[in-house]
Amino acid sequence: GPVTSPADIRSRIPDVEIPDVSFAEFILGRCDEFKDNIAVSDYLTGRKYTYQQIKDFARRVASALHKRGYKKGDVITTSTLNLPEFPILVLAAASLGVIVSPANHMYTAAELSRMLEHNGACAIFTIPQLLPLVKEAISDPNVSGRIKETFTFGHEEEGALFFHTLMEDDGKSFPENVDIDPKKDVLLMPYSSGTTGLPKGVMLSHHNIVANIMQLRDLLRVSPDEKTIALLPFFHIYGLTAVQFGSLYNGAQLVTIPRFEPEMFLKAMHEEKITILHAVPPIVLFLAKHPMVANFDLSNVSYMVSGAAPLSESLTMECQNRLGFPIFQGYGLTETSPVINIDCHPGYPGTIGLLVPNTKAKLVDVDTGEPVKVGELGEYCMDGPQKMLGYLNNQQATDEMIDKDGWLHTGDLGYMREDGMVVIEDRLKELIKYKGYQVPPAELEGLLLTHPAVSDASVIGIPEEGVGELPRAYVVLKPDVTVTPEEISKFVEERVTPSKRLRGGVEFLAEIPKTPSGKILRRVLKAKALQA
Ligand code: AYL
Repeated sequence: GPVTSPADIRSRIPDVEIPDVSFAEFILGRCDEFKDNIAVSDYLTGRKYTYQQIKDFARRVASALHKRGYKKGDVITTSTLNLPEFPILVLAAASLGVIVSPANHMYTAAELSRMLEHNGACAIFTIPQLLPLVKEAISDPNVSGRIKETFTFGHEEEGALFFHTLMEDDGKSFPENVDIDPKKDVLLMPYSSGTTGLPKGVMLSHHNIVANIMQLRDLLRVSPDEKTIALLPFFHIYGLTAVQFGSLYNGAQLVTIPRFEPEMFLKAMHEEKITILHAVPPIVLFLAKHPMVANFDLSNVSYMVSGAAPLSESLTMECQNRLGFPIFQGYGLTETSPVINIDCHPGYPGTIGLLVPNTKAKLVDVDTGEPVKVGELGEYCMDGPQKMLGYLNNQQATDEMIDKDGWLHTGDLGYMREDGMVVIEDRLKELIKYKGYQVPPAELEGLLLTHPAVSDASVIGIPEEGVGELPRAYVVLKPDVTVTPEEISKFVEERVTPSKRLRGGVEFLAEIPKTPSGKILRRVLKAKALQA
């Protein structure tokens, strides 16, 4: 029977076979099977590609990029809304061994330059409306020498190459002999702050991504007659792999919408007769409560998945009862490609559900590292083929997350119920999540310290119904300065992506509580915030 000790959590599902192939082989092989089925279509423009076309264009783009000198190990960055050409680019890059490191398209120019400086990208793929911002980002002296080429999707724009011309390549230079080791070579490099500090490049191998798609296959049962909506951004691991390639591997039709706008989203769901919806808790909340939802037909939906942040049992029930389709809760991290657990219907609402196959987990005491007992809080740890290779150029952060025995420490606190199911209750790590987006406190603290009036700062998350947490700053001012909390907020707002704004407010303090070694005592600040 299933093992239900917090010391040794195993999957109740038998292991699955994970093919030892490169990602391009894994997906392009399926394109031959699903041939003339629509692989991806764009809701607003109607632009679409069949599976055969996806493969053909991926090979043409790979051929064109190969001719332009792109080679195994090179890094490219994307900064774009969701588009049907996105999977073509990823598959072309995968064929060449080129690493895709996607950026949040809402980044400011400074945020984008920092990422490009860090990930070492040699090209960027964007859309015309973002080109001015991208140009500003790559004019940064620490970046400008390295970005060789900028491409735009959509239409041709002065100052950039046009992605479409890559799709028109004759395909003759497609390199058939790129030597890819699926377990060692990096395919994707999204950014995540992990348990502490600034965002880091998460090195995910071909095998990591192939594994997670196989681990989910029998649980999510996506069939070729399904239609999946690509609502979540392709720059985040959830939209990038679970949604986009979970759909394409299984022969379903992926329908892209550029961004979440309530009415457009509902219209797309209705008109396209979407059957699979991947979302985050704020969208579950919207579907459970908003009057507008009643005006649209969502009866084709067979299930919805919510991931990236906790979804309460009450909200799960409320939404399921209103709309009549089941909601599955997924749990995982960018560092785990991303899914570790998933609660499929009828399931165990409020828990993270079943461990995916080929994966083991345990709950350990934060101080001693020893396994906890049923009902006791411990840090959730995992090991499995979806575990990242490590963080780019950061062995220390890698070693802090993956211990010498290979366990990845999630930074999440949970307990095991009597029935063996795990509930994630809190976060040990400093990460703040706003609407499922990562808000790394260290990044905001670093930014606050650049303000001329600020001598010290700490940022924590204040729990807020429906959105997760709101970032709040505690700020120590330099002597004899006059500045208002609103001015500090504004200063931050002008320099960060909207999800990182200080929506939880700014408070002035005489001193930031710290340990003798200088570590911020976030718990003390949290307790203070909850008292107030
Ligand atoms: P990142 N419940 C509670 N916390 C969660 C959950 C959940 N279901 N899912 C993610 N988190 C938190 O890298 C948790 O703190 O990846 C975790 O360490 O942006 C952190 O978010 C990781 O944040 C899917 C689809 C999981 C997507 C994902 C997650 C990707 C989020 C399962 O089916």
